[in-house]
Amino acid sequence: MSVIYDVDEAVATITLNRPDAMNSLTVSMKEDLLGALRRAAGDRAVRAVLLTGAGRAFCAGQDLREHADNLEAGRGLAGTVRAHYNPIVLSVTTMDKPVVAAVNGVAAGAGASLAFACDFRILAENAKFSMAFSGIGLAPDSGASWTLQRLVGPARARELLLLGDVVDAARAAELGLATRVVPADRLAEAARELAVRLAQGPTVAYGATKRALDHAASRSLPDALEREAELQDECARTADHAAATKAFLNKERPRFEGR
Ligand code: T3D
Repeated sequence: MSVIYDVDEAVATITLNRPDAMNSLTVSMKEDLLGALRRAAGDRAVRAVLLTGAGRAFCAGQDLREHADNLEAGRGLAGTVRAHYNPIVLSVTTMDKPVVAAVNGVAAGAGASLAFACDFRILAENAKFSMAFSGIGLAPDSGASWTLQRLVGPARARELLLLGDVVDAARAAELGLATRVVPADRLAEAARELAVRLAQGPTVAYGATKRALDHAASRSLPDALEREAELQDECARTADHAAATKAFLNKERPRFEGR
């Protein structure tokens, strides 16, 4: 199985599983990944998603052997990027539940873009990002032109994407690309701890927060305020909000059920 899907404690763990090829992405793996993301998005019992890689890499981006075959056959890239990478990234960003990337090793090209699309990135000390696109004469895809400048600012994003230098975990933390950096042998535990915490949180409010941020990113303040009002109304109708308000007034800890 090129992608492993497992649910425990309301966390869906999606593991990219082609370790011999650094979890680089073939068409069938991209289809499996998209299927797993859609399954997690649609399952009400899943309240957070954890994305990681098997072996020593998170994901080395497009499988370049398959890519070379496509070039040789004269197949253009727009179709495959639209058919695979775009829906994968949109599935992560528009999912109404938080997505945590446990970056266990190198994340290159579309693999780095995939990590940037997630809501959180917990990095092992030996993890690194490689904006490998320019190194093979390509421009960014999988949303890196959009996500990276929002994460590190336009000047840094330009530098990283044009120069393609490798960013180690310590530098990633300085740049704001890492939520946290932990020793490699603590990564699984630290990322899972965060995912479980999120899975026990106000799922509807988390989804609304993601939608509010995405909406506000390209809108005026009056538009953002209007969208916030709509989303706040949606959250106010949830059982979680009613129970948490009551818990606050009773000086109790809230328990969120995700509805
Ligand atoms: O077609 C489209 O849809 C276009 C879309 C493009 C999106 C993209 O993602 S473009 C960017 C593609 N990715 C890259 O350019 C990264 C290429 N890989 C590397 O730069 C390095 O391998 C790494 C920095 C990821 C790791 O370096 P290192 O020294 O730790 O390992 P290595 O020895 O280079 O690789 C280990 C094995 O993984 C090796 O296989 P082998 O020789 O042991 O049989 C290597 O060929 C394989 N591997 C690594 N990356 C890829 C790969 N195989 C296929 N595709 C890869 N991307």
